[in-house]
Amino acid sequence: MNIQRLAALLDSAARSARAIDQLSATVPLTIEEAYAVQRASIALRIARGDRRAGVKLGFTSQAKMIQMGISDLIWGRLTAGMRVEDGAAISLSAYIQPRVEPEIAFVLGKELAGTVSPAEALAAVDAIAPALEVIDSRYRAFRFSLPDVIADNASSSSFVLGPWCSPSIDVGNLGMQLEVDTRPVEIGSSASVLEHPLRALAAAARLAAQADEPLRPGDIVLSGGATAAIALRPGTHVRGVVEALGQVELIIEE
Ligand code: OOG
Ligand code: MG
Repeated sequence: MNIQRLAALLDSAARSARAIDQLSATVPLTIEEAYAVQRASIALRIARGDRRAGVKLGFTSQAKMIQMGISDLIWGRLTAGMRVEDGAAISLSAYIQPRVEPEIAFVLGKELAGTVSPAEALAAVDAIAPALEVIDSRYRAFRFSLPDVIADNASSSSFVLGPWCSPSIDVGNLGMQLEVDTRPVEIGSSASVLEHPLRALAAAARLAAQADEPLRPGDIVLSGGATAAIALRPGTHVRGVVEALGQVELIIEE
């Protein structure tokens, strides 16, 4: 098992926007080894000058678990280079097979590490925002095993944050909608994210601390898609709308 070689393979697939075969097709990977590959592939980005920005959770809703056929909670690392400004235009040429999903994002005002309750997690939150996550599996046909997707940094590719809102807004049961060209295509509720997105934040605090990368002030946490993800199409306008928080947009170039 060569962790560095697998990390470099995934890193170059992402950079060149070229799909690769699932690692598990040729290399049996444990969950621990898969996270080691993820860590090493993100280290390559950091070595090129990118910066750590926070953490994302995956498979926190039934909609996502059913769509991808995986029901284990996973996490990945976010970097500053993955962030796209609200309302910006992206070119599909930088991606392999991108999909978008609506999420709720947190930014922390305090450190948050270890086993914490949702209330303790909330006390560390500085602000909450509606978000879009663009996921892009580096594996052909967006098919993978659990270790594959963990090694591939939970398919993370880009994320967009809408307006920051007060943490006093209860995000436990807010309507969430994904629109393409103003038409609603996916509708859900923040309650579908582990019954409350603050539980996802608590999980992120525990998992990041276990990996010796505790959540710090300024870190962004994406709590996971509340609906199934949809494929991005050229020349469209994607919008995520979260009740009480507002909206977040992305333009897909022709
Ligand atoms: C894995 C990433 C899952 C989420 O929000 O559940 C994820 C995938 O679906 O390819 O980002
Ligand atoms: Mg996601």
